[in-house]
Amino acid sequence: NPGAAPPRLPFSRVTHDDLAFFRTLLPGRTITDPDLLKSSNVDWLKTVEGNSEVLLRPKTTEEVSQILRYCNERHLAVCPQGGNTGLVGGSVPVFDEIILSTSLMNQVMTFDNISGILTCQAGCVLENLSLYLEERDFIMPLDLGAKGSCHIGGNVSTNAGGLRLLRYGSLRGTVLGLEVVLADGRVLNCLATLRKDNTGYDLKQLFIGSEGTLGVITAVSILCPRKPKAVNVAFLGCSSFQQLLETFQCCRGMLGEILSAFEFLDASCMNLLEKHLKLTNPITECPFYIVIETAGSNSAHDEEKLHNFLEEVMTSSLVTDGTVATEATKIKALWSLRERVTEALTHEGYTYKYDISLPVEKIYDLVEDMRRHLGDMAKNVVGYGHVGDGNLHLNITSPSKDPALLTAIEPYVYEWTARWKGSISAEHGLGLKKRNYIYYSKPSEAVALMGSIKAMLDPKGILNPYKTLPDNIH
Ligand code: FAD
Ligand code: 2HG
Ligand code: ZN
Repeated sequence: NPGAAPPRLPFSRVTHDDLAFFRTLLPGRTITDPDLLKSSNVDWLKTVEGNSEVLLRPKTTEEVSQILRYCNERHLAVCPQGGNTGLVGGSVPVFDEIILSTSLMNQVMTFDNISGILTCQAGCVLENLSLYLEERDFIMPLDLGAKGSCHIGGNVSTNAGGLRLLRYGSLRGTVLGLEVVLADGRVLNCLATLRKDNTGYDLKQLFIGSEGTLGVITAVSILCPRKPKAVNVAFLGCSSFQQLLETFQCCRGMLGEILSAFEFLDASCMNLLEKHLKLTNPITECPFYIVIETAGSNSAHDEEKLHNFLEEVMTSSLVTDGTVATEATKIKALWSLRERVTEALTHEGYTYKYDISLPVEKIYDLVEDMRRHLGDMAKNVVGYGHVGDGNLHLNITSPSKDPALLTAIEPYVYEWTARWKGSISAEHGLGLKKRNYIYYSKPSEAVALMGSIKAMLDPKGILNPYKTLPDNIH
């Protein structure tokens, strides 16, 4: 199984002298109690578990720098960890790598309320940043279901997409600067707060989405939009995916600049939300559900546009039923139906997760084809995701881990994706689980170049080994 752990590489093992060094550097913040380490050794999905004996909790960039300088000299492997919500096994050690957590690096450094540029430490929890900004009439340009736990440094390291990408674009555009500690402890201060800066190579892009394999992000500056004055959410039902796509087209045309999200889930997802989380379907049962959000500056204008759009899709029978929320608690309740699908799935047993980019008109064909292909081998085959971004979350469940089911899914799902020139990891990264499938989406020349960059920035390979790069590259 190409997603399984490779053999341990010949890194040093942590000694008493190493612990003494860490305890002097980080008094009270060098954790070795196995009970306290347990939750940092296992991922959110509880599918990957490492065996680290040391968790370090630095507060400053200087401390991160000293840790990495020491580990590099001693040839000790390090696994950077943020909120540990990653879904590809990248955030936990595979063996005994030292866990370097950003959880105490949680300070906002500056916020400019004219430009909307926020600069903060990497361990700030996304939801805390959102609350901080909302008090100042701004919002974060990204939002995800894991907001209560994930860190901004983790978001940048995975180049997380999420629910607002359709409107505000990817972190590759909104992140203006990064401070990064390199494997040998050098601090790279590229913490610019400029919208425009064409002075040579844009080095920060190397660290966005590199999953802790090239450096440890210690601070982020990010461009934040103004808080919209009016937000509306519509939850709609469609009887076919074709109608859902036509609704999307109509929506783009009629809502234009106020559209801020277009998300979907299928009826199987709704069943799981009802069964495990006791959420209620607010509309009549149907095969597909859409969450549309508008965000604008004038509620009367936005409501009129939304009303005209809803009238159009209802009278043309593209949409079978729907409900609209303008009030915060109802908006939150409707969003839960989309945001909590991942959580609902965890109650079904083991979940095989695929995060695929495809031409948008193809995304549900993969789900239907998978259902046919797997027959009754799988308990559930569900599809949901970010229609507006052409990103499908295909999730396949079984009562427990099932190697025969896995063999039926992989490489079939990746071959299918490659045939349509899609991406086998649209937004979650490669981590441990997907690293060896990179060739389905990248030419070998590109992967080899990634290997050269890794070798240049981290010649001893101490940063997040076994992750992101395929096994033939380390
Ligand atoms: P972690 O899980 O701790 O780490 C992720 C990776 O980044 C690891 O490889 C780790 O080594 C590295 N890393 C972490 N911090 C640093 C750092 N400071 N420097 C260098 N490397 C670092 N993802 C999406 O893209 N869109 C979604 O909509 C979305 N929704 C989610 C919903 C739920 C319920 C859950 C559980 C996850 C979801 N995710 C989503 C996946 C996950 O939340 C994101 O990948 C998130 O950005 C990870 O942040 P984290 O702080 O938890 O990082
Ligand atoms: C989402 O969009 C997340 O809800 C998680 O990216 C997707 O669990 C998944 O497959
Ligand atoms: Zn997603």
